[in-house]
Amino acid sequence: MIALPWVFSPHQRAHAGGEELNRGFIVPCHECPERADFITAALRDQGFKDPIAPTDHGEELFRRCHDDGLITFLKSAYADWQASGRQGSALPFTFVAPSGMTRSELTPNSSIFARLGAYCFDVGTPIVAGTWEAAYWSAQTALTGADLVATGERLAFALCRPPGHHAGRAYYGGYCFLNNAALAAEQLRLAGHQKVAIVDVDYHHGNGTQDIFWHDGSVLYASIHAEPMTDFPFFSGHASEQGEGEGTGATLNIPLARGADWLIYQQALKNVLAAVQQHGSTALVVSLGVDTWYGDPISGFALQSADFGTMGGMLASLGLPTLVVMEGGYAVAEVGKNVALFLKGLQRFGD
Ligand code: OKP
Ligand code: ZN
Repeated sequence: MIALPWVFSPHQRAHAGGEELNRGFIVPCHECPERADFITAALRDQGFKDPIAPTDHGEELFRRCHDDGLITFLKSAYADWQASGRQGSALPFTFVAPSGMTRSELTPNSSIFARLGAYCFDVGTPIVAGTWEAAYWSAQTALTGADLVATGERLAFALCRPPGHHAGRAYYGGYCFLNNAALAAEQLRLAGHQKVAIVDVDYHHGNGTQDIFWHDGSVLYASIHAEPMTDFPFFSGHASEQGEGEGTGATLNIPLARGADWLIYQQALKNVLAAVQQHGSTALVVSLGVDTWYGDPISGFALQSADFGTMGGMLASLGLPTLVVMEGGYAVAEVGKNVALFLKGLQRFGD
């Protein structure tokens, strides 16, 4: 069985949002620090070694995937919120209309509400005092995982949390602040992999990852997710979105209707595997969401726990050096088990 080192930092627990607005209801945040605790416990249970602490690469690498404006905003957002006399979570309540001003017209003196609404695209992603610390280390965890794969590990797992695939070059939202998977793919490219594939198996479309590599043919973005007619992020993820310019054909979206079970999912995954082979990638980043599990509180697919092991095995059959980056999964107590089953499937069939 192939070794599978994994990376995590307790700093990533520092982000604990209070409440989010979800489909008209104010509810406790689904994306909580305990998710990471359950994953850690499940990996220990299953005999994985202790996690490796991420190396601090600094923030310069973030600029490969994100605009300086977003990074600067995220770093001071909570302090600015407090300086404007507020407490609790920083959330936008108004957004830029299509004809409105652009982000570049904002100044540090613009209202905190203007800046929240300019950089955030939903009302479910609160910023609290520890948000930057957690997002920063979540990104470092992904970069360190990429280093492991770049220096000879066949498989590695980056226990990223908060997740990343909804964060674009100049926007955050969908519980995501920095795009961990995109940063990992860039790190693999810096290490000499000219073509990298990102396979996104989270229930939700990774609009941020898609946007970051939209014009870039050397990174394939392939995603299986819930049909955008019914599910977040609603404005992207249609099969017709295939990339542009040099990136034409290097984006593959396979939306599935709610209720999809393993039989349906497996066929979509076969098509994704064929696309990765055709792309000629020499390294693979998996955006792993286990919110496709039937019991997930905010999702609508019907995968069983055992299916995650099969899914891991199918991805291993590509025979590529693989970094798994954690994304979603909100049935908090079950998330760890499903992640461990996926990783064991990847190990078992990887030789
Ligand atoms: C993050 B990841 C849908 C609105 C809930 C956004 C979900 C973000 C999911 N009812 N808020 O892709 O798992
Ligand atoms: Zn998700």
